[in-house]
Amino acid sequence: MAKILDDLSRTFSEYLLIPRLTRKEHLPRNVSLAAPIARFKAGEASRLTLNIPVVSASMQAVSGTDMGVALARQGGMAFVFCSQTIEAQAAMIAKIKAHKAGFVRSDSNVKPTATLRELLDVMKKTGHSTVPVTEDGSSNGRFMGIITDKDFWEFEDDLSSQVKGYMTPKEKVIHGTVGITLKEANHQLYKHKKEALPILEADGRLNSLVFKKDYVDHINNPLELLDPRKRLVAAAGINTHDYKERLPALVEAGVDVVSFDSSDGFSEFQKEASLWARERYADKLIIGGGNVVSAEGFRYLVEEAQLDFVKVGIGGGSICITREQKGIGRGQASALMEVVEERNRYFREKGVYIPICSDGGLANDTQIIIAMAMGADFVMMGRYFAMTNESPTPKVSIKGRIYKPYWGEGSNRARNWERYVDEKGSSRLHFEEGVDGYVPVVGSVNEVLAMTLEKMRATMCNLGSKTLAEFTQNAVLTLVSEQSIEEGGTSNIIKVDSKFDDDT
Ligand code: MZP
Repeated sequence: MAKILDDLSRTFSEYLLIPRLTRKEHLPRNVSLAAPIARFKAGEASRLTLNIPVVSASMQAVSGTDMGVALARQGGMAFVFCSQTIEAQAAMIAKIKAHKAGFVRSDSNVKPTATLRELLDVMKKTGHSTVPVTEDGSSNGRFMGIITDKDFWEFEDDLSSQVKGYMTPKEKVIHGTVGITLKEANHQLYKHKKEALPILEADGRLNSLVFKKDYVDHINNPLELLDPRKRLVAAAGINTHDYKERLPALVEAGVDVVSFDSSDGFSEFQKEASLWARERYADKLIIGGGNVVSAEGFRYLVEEAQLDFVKVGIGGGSICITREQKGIGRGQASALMEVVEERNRYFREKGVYIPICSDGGLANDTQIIIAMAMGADFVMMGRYFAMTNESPTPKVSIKGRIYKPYWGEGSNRARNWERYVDEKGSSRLHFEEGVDGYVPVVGSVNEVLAMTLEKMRATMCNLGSKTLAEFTQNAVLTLVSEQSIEEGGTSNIIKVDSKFDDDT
C-alpha cells in the first residue's frame, strides 16, 4: 500500500522567524552573505564561494549573457539556459568570460594599412573605441600602435586614409610587459592618466590590454565573482541528453559551474551523466543538479551521482504546472527542511558538506529569507530575474504598463527543445508542464538585488547573525495561522497605492 507521509506539504509563507539577541556588532555592514556552492570536507573551504546567495534559473526567458554579466558582477551567477544549440550556449558563456578581466585579450585589432572606414566597421561591430594596431591585424601580432575614436573625426577625415597616419605609434604608447601585476598595470594607468594599457610580450607581440574602466567597475562592484584569472565566473544549465557534446563545448568556452536542469533529478540518467562529467572535468568544474524534494533523492544525488550541490524543488515555480499535470511535487518549505536535515546528517556521518539550492516558487523577499533560514545555502529564481532589464526578452507595453514575457522551460513555447525528445526522436511535447505569461518590469538586477539583500542583512541582524551559517544556526521559526498572516499585513487603513492594485 502507498505510504502516506505524516507531514503536510508546507510553503514558506506559512512561517515566521522569531528574533534572537541582536548584539551591538550586528549591523548590516558587518554581515557577510558568502555562500558555498561546491561540496567540501569539514575544516576545508568550498572551491568556489558565492558572494551573495542568489543565482538565476536556467531558463530561456531569464539567463542569457547580460544576466550572466550582471549577476556575476553582483556576486552571484546566472545559469545560462541549455534549451538552445550547443554553439549558441557556448557563445554566451564565452561572452560572459570575455566581458571583463584584468588582462583582456583584444578582440578588435587592425593592421596599420587598414582604412579608417575599416577601423570604423570594427569599432561599430565590437562597440570598442580603443583598437590596438598590429602588423598582421591579429590579437597576438607585432604591436605597432593604438588608435581610438578620438584620433579621427568620422565626418571630417577622409575615411579612405590609412590607420597608420592617425594612430599613436608604439614609441609613444605607455605599455607594460608580460609579468606585470594587475596592481602595477592599474598604477601605470593612473600615473599616466590613460584609459588602456597594452601589455606586450618580450618579442614585441601584443599579449593583452588592461582598461581603466575595468578598474572602476571593480571598485563599484566589490562583491563581483571572479575566477583566478580575474574573469567573471560563468555558469550553465545542462541536460542529460547531449552532455557528451555540450559539456566539452562549454568547458572550452570557459564555464566554471554547471547544473543539470531537470524537474525530477532523482534518476539514473542524472547519475550516469554526472559521473561521466566528473570523470573528465571534476578538477575544472563544479557540477550540481536536481531537482529533488526528499531525503532519499538527496542521498542518491550525493552518494551515487557525486554532485557538488543539490537543487531542491518540484512544482513550486511561478510558471510551473507539474503538480497539476503529473501529481508530483511537494511544498517547498517541507521539501527544503527534509533535505537540509538529511544534508546535516550526511555531514555528521561523512564529514562532507553539500550546499543546497532552494529552486523556484520564491514569491517575495521574505520567502527568500525564510528559505535561507531553513538551511538553503543559496536560492535560484526565475520570475524574480525575468522582471529585470537584463533578462533576454523584449519589453512590451500592455495597457500603458511595461512587461516582459516569461515562460516555463516545460511550456509549449520551449517545446522544440531536445530535453523533450521522446524515444523515437520526435520533438513533440506530450503535455505542458509550464505556462507562458508576462511579468512587470521592475528595474535592473542591481537595483532589485540591493533591496532584497538589504532586507536579508537586516533580518540576519535581528537573529544575531553575521554569516549565513550563523543565521541558519540561530533560526527559530514558527508556523503561522491564516489569521496571523492577515494580522501581519496592514489593517484598517486605505493604502496609498491601493488604486494601483485595482487594475493589475
Ligand atoms: P520561479 O522563480 O519563477 O518561481 O521558478 C523558477 C524555477 O521553476 C526554475 O529554476 C525551474 O526549476 C522551474 N521551472 C522552469 N520551467 C518550469 C516549467 O516549465 C519550471 N514547469 O518548473
